[in-house]
Amino acid sequence: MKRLLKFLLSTLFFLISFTGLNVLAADSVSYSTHVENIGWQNYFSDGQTAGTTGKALQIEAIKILVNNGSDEVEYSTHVENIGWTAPVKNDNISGTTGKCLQIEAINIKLNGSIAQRCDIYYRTHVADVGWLGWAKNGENAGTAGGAKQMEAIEIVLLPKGNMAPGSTNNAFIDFKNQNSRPSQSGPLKVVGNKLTNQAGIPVQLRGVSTHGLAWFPEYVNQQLFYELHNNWNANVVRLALYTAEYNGYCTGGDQNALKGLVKAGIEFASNADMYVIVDWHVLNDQNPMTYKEQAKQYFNEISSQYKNNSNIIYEICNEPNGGVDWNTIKNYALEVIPVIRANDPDAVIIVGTPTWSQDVDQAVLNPITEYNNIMYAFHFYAATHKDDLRNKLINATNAGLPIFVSEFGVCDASGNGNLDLDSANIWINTLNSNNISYVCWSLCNKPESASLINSNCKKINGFGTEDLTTGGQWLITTLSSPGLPGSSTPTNPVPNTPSTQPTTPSGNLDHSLKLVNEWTSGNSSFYQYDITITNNTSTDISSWEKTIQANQNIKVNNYWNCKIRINDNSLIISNENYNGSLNPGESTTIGLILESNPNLILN
Ligand code: IDC
Repeated sequence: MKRLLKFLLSTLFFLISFTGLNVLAADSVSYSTHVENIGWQNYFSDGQTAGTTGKALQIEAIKILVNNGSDEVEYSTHVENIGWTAPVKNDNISGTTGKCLQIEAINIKLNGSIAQRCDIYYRTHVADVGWLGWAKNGENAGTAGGAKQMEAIEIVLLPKGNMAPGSTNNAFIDFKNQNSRPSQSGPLKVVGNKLTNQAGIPVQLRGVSTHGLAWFPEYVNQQLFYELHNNWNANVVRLALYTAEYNGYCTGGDQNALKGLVKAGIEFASNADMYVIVDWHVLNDQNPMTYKEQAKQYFNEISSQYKNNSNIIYEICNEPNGGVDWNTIKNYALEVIPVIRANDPDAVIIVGTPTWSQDVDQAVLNPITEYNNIMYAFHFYAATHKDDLRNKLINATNAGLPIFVSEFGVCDASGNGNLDLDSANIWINTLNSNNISYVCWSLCNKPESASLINSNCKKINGFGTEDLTTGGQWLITTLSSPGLPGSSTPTNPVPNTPSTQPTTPSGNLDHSLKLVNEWTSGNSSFYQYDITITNNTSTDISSWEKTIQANQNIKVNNYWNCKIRINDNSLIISNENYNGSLNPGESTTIGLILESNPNLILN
């Protein structure tokens, strides 16, 4: 009897899994890598990471297959000392084994019917650089000419035309031929009160400021700058060179070392296709006239060396204060601007304004008309500055003054105190809707509220959510959200509405969330949700995609009945091929377990 039951059960199980495979299977890609010192790893699939990170181990060979070999995939690798190898297909080995040769780049494409319904996306993790952007359908991913080993790879199939799983910038870097980079940080100009590209289309720069370079030189590193661009969605980084404080450039600091950091920062930002602000960080010296001669020498050197870079913005005095009036600042500017202009006739130059770069109203009354491409600095700290200062900004913008928020903080003006994220969000909305660029203070782990990195985190790159402060996490969310509507975003375009989204008005494909379980393990909290998707439109749909927002970064621990992509705090859920069609009024429920910091909220 027992045996019979066992037999029946196993038959039933076989039938379920067999039919399940036939009915439930979605398009799927699996891949295995041959790793230095490890050999062939197990197969990973659909976006999982194959290879290793943080271990400095090279991938030497790879095998890829799609739908267990029933569809065709073709791939070629670029191998050290060999170059591009002949393409192979369906689980054949590309690369070498036993020769200790690293793979540096790869391209992968689909053939046949699957190429009609899917895009194949892939991204690589490269030594010294970290994760690059996503390439697709035969584009190259990885590096060339830099002798950099590929250490990990992720591959995923998406319905044709869907948006990429993440940033597509810098999927492939050719170190020998930097000019082959698509120039996303091309020359800018100022038109009326707006920063624009050469075609006159408004551009919005959004990014991060270093802390003082003399305090925190370690955060000027190539991998971090790639990360800022690829993972944080920043398209600008500001290099803050203090003039007076703590071994300041004009008060005993090692000028060559400091200039070296600035130049390295310019190179790293350029490699990562970001704009870079060269900031002369006047603060305790109050009056920019104090070190005017040093400023002229400094800007002369930098602008002559980088006159051909189109991605440099000069900020000639961070925050005049101590009662220094606009006339004084303007006179200073009229001496420094021509020094830069002599080398670089078009670069955008940001001029500080009185009272820690708040009194833009004074510049409105007497702007610099002698030169074009001039902008005016406006700085705020969200926990200190509210409507009054915001009105000053709005009035100056409306009066036609081109304003650049070259520094803001989400804490109070001391760089400490509580964060005020509600206030920060109001500010960001104002900036976005007025085409104003902004840069957040500051990229360091100093134990103060303004810092974006946790003080106990000693890394200098490779930051995960857990390494960032609340302010740091807020910043990534903010930079990853749409900025200025209708502007040309020079880097990291905001994800488009996926093509599979029904064309019915949004809101008609409804979802409801039910937290069914919650537990903690170690430092992580786990949240299990049932998410019910309901077709509340009047038409049949054959596929669906829903974006759900979380209040913090999340990791997917497990999921079922759906496909999942993550874009920072956005969770993009789409149907499997068996639950895509929903008649009007019909629902389907999917399951999901998320790992996050405590207090996760989805909506
Ligand atoms: C602060 C730093 C702090 C440092 C101090 C030096 O956060 O660690 O000790 O400078 O004076 C600004 C300035 C910026 C300030 C920041 C916070 O541009 O240099 O950084 N702030 O006080 N303007 C308003 C606020």
